[in-house]
Amino acid sequence: MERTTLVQHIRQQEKANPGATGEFSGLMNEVMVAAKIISLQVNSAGIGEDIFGLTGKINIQGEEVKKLDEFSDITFTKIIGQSGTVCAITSEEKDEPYIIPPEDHPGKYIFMMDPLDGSSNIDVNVNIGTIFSIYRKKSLGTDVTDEDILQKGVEQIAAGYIVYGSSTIFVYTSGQGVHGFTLDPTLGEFFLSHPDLAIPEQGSTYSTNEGNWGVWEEAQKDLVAYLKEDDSSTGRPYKLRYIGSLVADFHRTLLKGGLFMYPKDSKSPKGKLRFSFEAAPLAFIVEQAGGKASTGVQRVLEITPTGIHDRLPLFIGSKKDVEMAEERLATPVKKGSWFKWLNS
Ligand code: P6P
Repeated sequence: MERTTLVQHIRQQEKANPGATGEFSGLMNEVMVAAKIISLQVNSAGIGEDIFGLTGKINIQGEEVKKLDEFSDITFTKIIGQSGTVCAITSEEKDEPYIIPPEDHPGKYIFMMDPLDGSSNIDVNVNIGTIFSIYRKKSLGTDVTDEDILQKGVEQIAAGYIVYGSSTIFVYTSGQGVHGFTLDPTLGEFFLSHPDLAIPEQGSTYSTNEGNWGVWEEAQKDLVAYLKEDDSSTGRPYKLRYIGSLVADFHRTLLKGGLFMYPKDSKSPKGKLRFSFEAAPLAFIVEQAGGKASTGVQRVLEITPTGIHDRLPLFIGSKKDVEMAEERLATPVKKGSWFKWLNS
């Protein structure tokens, strides 16, 4: 059986792009090396040294930084930063962008990442992951400016994620479809396992933290109550699946279809998830797979962030499910109309 490696696939995509210099391929290969190191660490976390623990630090998001979070951020920063392919790295774990110093031969790309998303699940052995996005430097000259760091989602050159779970899976797009690769730990190679991923046009699951019901807006409550109603002609009720680790919830949604939602609420009036490190890369991937990604009112990829830590509401998944969500969120809801569900 012919087994395409991730390295070969990246090279094939490079050859399909006549203007390619090989710099992008070089960057993607370094991402793969860092992913293998994190996979090794995640799968041996807690064995030997106490790496499950907390670092005692708090990041810019006000979240406790777990050791694997910090290890992942440092690992990707060192490997990507010394690859000679990027001029800046931004990260959910970094207050400010890391600008590559001249001695490390800055390149033409900007690398953005959530180095280890879902880290609150590390010590309960739930899947966690890395999410990344690659943009091209836009501003002239060698200085990195906001024009480079705060780009519209559609400007992404590539995006991907790695799920560290029962197996380690690397999923990416460079605008030529979405492709998944599974790590063979004995050979230390990623092999093509999910070619040309396409998300079902409609799913049968919804994924959201219903523990936030009390702080949701009425329209959000109505939307979720609608999904629970018994109406086989529209495939309802949907099943609820929520892991609380975005990469895991997204990967299931990409493969099986459905609707992932992290809406804004009175606790998080702009939403919880970040544009640069979570929503924009996953939006690029889901659109390349035939799905949709929205804030509930706007296409995610049409957004230009005002800050690298901008947050936003996120509705992402099957095209028909995201469109249904947008329609119901736009329909004025009689206060408490969802109440009928509670009494049904
Ligand atoms: P909640 C994990 O902390 C994370 O950033 C995402 O991975 C996940 O989707 C979300 O937050 C979970 O948030 O409020 O449901 O715990």
